[in-house]
Amino acid sequence: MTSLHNRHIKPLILAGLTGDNWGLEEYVKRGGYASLKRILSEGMTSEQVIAEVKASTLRGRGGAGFPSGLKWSFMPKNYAGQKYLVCNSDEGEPGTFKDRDILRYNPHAVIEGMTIAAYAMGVSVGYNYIHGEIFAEYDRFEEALEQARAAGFLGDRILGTDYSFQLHAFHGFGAYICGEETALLESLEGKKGQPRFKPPFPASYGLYGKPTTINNTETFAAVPFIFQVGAEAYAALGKPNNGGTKIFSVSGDVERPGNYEIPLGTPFAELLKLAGGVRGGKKLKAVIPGGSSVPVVKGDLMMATDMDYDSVAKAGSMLGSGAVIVMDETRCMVKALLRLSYFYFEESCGQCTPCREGTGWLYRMVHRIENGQGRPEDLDMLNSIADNIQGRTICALGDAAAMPVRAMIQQFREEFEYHIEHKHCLVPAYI
Ligand code: L3W
Ligand code: SF4
Repeated sequence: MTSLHNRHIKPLILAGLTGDNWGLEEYVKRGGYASLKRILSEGMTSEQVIAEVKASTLRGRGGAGFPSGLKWSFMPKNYAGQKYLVCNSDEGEPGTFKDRDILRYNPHAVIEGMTIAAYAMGVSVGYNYIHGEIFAEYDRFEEALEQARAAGFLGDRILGTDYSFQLHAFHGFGAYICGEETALLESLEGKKGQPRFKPPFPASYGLYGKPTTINNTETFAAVPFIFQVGAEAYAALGKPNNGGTKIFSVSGDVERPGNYEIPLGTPFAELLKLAGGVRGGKKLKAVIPGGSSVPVVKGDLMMATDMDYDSVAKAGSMLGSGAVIVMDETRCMVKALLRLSYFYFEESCGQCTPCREGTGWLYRMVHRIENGQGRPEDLDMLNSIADNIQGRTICALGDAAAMPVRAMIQQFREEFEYHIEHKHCLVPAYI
């Protein structure tokens, strides 16, 4: 197992940032824009930049963990028309609150990362789609854009070279579904934010039907550091195929909820310790390790799991966006599932019948069980509805609504059965 303490790692993206030192001057003092300068002054080729990102083993920090260098290599090289770069700052996954901190504390890391990415993919126009419910962060990003333009790090003829990149901020409308990449593109085009069928992927048919690369805020923010420390050193921070550090948003029953940036592969037990342990010294019951869309994991198994994409997958869940929701022994799993199922019911865009109808059906059944009107056959019915949603919808929201239901029932079936039989909760705190 890896240990945070024997690695002498300084977290990269949010370290030492307080809200007063987000500006350009401070960013440059911390070594900011040095990567962009080096890439441009050395005249690195597109292939060299992408090879470096591939070697870093950086994976998408938004939820899917897709290899970033590989994604960048999908951008067509000799395409004559407009190509686009888009940052997904539409953070809306329940439990996730890292991207807003990056925009608030380190906006220039995102701008530099996007400028490097645009250079590597031969893109001249980019957008940062920022969640509609965060305002100060949007203003701050706009201010940082102005600073970067004035200093020659962005805009026309960057740092006196022939390379130009126009980057704009776009304020979204607050719908969860607009965090899905194709719904985001529709919304950016001024249409209703509803997902498109994939394929075609945005790499070939993206914004306005043009080749587009979309990455999460944290993914872009990591890019300057890869070129500062070198791909190999960056990869070595984590585990094979899981390079670098990751920001985990820890919430729920812990003493110190917040964002913690640690090397990928750090044991969950160490992350929990950083967050002050389970609140009030209570026993750990369960953890949702990657945002509300991923399956719940029992506490004991989680305590033996490392926080990287592959290890969390082995534990039967996903690292997702890194939103770690901690639940202690007093939490009722029926009530927890009720909250989750209401969220997906409320946020379904309504395009596909299994998702539109199924999410409401799931919510109403869990509501019935929670309120003492459950029937013995309800658990099998819930599983059957989840089966009929998963894999049968246009976007991943359908899967995200179905997976937590199946996992909760599978792992905590006795609690659901108790609720149905006794018409109240098994957990003493809720009786
Ligand atoms: C070209 C191919 N491109 C895949 C691209 C694709 C996308 C990326 C990953 O869902 C998950 C979801 C949520 N040619 C390609 C290709 N790509 N094959 O690679 O694709 P995919 O489909 O695996 O995932 P996705 O649709 O991006 C994201 C989960 O994340 N999630 C959600 C978090 C939400 C937030 C938030 O609020 N900001 O982070 C949490 O777990 O359920 O499974 O770019 O185009 N052959
Ligand atoms: Fe909309 Fe749900 Fe279909 Fe996604 S799965 S497109 S959210 S109806």
